[in-house]
Amino acid sequence: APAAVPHVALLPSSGMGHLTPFLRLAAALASHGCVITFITPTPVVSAAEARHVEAFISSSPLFRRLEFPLLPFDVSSVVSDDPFFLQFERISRSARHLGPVLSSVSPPLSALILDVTLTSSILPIAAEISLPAYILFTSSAGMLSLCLSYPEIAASGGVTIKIPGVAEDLAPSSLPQPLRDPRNLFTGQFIENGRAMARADGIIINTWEALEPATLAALQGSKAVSGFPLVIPVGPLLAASDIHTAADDLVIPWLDAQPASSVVFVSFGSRTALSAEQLRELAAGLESSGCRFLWVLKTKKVDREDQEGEKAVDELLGEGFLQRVEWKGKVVSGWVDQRAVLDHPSVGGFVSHCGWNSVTEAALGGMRVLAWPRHGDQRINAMVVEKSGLGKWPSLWTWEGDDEIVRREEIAGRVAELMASPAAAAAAAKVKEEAVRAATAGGSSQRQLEDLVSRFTC
Ligand code: BUP
Repeated sequence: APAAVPHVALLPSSGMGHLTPFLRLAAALASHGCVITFITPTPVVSAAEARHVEAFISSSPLFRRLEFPLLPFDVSSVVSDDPFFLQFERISRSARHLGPVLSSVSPPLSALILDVTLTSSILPIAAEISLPAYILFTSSAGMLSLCLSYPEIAASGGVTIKIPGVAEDLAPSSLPQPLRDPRNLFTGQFIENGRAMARADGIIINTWEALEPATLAALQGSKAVSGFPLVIPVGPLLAASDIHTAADDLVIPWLDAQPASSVVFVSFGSRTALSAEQLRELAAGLESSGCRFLWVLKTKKVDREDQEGEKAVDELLGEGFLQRVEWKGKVVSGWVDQRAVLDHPSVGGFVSHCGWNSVTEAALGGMRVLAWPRHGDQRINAMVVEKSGLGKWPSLWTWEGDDEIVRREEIAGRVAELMASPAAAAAAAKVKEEAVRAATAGGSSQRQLEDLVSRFTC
């Protein structure tokens, strides 16, 4: 018999971009009466992930933690140098051990929600034990449409790239870079997961009707791919638990002292390092834009390897930079609470790599965005930013694989233009209004969440 109180297990894969929406979804489900078992594949890759899971679990007695120890894995057997993609593969290769772990959970589970990157390996495991399984798609509906269409695109040789609800004929260069190499680990995973998603009980996604209306209509109207499951837009998912860090102690008091909407926030996400030359151009561009700025500077892909402190920043940006910009700019190399920054009244604009969580946080903060996509799904997400009115994307700005450097004059001009535009601020404020409406009781996404929870109990 179905449980009166739904008990849901969540299985994220790897990287903050994937973990964050899982934590947020878990909190949202708990607020709708679910008990949560949060599965942690161990060892985790980054210190940030370990910290956030820990803080989340200790924030409520409704959350339980279940460790899923991974099998050793020979990385030389696959083509990829990305530690997060390698972890997706390692989790997938440990999949057969998950069945007994899931079966042993008490009280019995009502459903499993798993990360899209684990679809093809974990869905069959859930099916074997007759456990309903939902995918959490951790990016935009635009990217979901690409993912569902890609097996067909690849089979046709990728000549015409039609993504329902997004683009009728997309240039191959707009696809995530690894997809240009069929041997890449990411490409194989992407195709297999795109095919396997059709067998899920539903695809949960952190977006909302007003942000991606055409794409959601295409997906929900079954126009994208025949026979694919229910798409459930539950966004924008709200913050789960805040973590206060040493960098926040530097940043928040500094922001408190700045004029309203005067600061541009610059971040390329938790796993993107720019080249040293591009970093120096960005520094010079910010300096000559005349705008106040707060810049989270990542130098390595995995945070454990990040160099901390002023010396490292000085070495990268050229001696004297920090002193020269002291009155109007702050550069931090550690983890800051980005959501708190984007909600701060002094922050008025966001130069972003367009990781999907960052886009949803910008929307909730009503923050105009200057999109600078770098990897993976970010280019498709930047299209959403532009189409929705949340921001602008100078489409010639470089991304992975392109050697061209965006020069300081271009950066200075674009940043100054963004910060001076009342029209851009008003358009972003409208996106915020719609985002808040979707996430408020009675809003489209709240209704979707309620439906989802009722499915767990019937
Ligand atoms: Br960096 C950084 N503080 O200092 P995305 C990131 N974040 O709170 P990504 C901080 O991490 P993938 C920091 O607010 C967002 O929720 C940020 O996710 C938070 O980008 C999350 O925006 C980052 O999806 O993810 O990390 O590049 O590449 O895995 O999609």
